Amino acid sequence: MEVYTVGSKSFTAVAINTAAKAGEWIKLKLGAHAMLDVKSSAQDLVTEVDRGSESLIRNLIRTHFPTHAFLGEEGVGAGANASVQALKEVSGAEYLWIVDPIDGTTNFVHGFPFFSVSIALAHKGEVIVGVIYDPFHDELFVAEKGKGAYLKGKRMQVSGDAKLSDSLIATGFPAGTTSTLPVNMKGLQALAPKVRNTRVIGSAALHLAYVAAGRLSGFWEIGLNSWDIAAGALLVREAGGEVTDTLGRPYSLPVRHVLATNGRIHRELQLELAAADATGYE
Ligand code: 2AM
Ligand code: CA
Repeated sequence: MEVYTVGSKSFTAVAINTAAKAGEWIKLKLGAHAMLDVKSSAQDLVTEVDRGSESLIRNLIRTHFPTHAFLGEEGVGAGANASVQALKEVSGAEYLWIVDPIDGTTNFVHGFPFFSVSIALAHKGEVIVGVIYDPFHDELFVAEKGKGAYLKGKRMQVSGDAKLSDSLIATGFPAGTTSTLPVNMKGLQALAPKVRNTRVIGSAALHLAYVAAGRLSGFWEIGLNSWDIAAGALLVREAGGEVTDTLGRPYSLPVRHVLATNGRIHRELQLELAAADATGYE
């Protein structure tokens, strides 16, 4: 039987509409979520809103592109191994949607207004569309490979800071990170005196969007998953920035220890992380 496909709509239009719809729904649930579960530890939270947002997104994408593969945070078990395995299983797909239904779940649960929906589309392993929507501030960040990155119709450009000492840098502490905490602290300890200041707002996707928008000069975080990074990595690149792993190797979907900057401070920041033994690699 032939699969029925709704009339042709661009990948980017579907990503935008889907992120906007999921974001609006999430915002309605702010302060009103009912159930709270823990995933891998007491810090690793998942709400019915995470699950609801993911199934809304999955259904909408399936309606438009029923043959495309889908990788979403809530469809994967807890822990790094499960995430690595889940990405491997779909890595042969021609088109793969990579979705974080709420990035910044802990913020969402506490009513700290920095969380987002992150939707990326990869073609043969390369991200070609990236959309991050922050429903609280009604900011929709969009990038298409080769066509630039946009916020509210305006092209985004990374910051012009040329030195770490002029830079505002962000990092993150993933939930349940007893193992990565010492590494995070080493990185922060080494960098704090060298940069203008540091920020930790609790959503990797928004940190990346802010690097693209020139609000942050750079961001690094270790122990992330593909769905935290994929859309944001394209935003940063299309805004003229650079994205690698913390060792300076080019970004690809399996990267978990990420470094994203305006490009100008990339090498300096990477060398500092390496010197501090804070890359997350053994
Ligand atoms: P989440 O809110 O979707 O879980 C905060 O440092 C960032 O790390 C957030 O983007 C958060 O995404 C992510 N994160 C939280 N817990 C994590 C975990 N156990 N493993 C990997 N990333 C995590
Ligand atoms: Ca996430």
